[in-house]
Amino acid sequence: MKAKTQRVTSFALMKVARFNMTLVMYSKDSCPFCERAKALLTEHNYQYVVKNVVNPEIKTELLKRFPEAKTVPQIFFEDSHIGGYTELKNYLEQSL
Ligand SMILES: N[C@@H](CCC(=O)N[C@@H](CS)C(=O)NCC(=O)O)C(=O)O
Repeated sequence: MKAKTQRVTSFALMKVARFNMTLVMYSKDSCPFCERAKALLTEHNYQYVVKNVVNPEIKTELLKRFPEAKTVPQIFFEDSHIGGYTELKNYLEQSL
């Protein structure tokens, strides 16, 4: 519960400062959920950097940050793991 609260708080802060903060999205080609997440972030005016897990170094980086990762996208705001598309959508809706 604590982790969730921290994530929501971070996300709310991110919303306030959306114009000068950048998210990181671990993604891969031909990924409908990644495309949906990108569209959602663009719609809400968030900047993001895409890291493609087809690169083994990027995949290792993701698994270090979030060993449970089984799917992409995986989205981070600084040290906070937001989650995939579904979690991103939920947090954006909660913090409206
Ligand atoms: N619930 C996840 C679903 C993500 C998902 O299923 N992503 C697909 C790609 S679009 C995936 O990574 N599947 C496993 C794989 O390709 O190895 C979310 O909302 O992000």
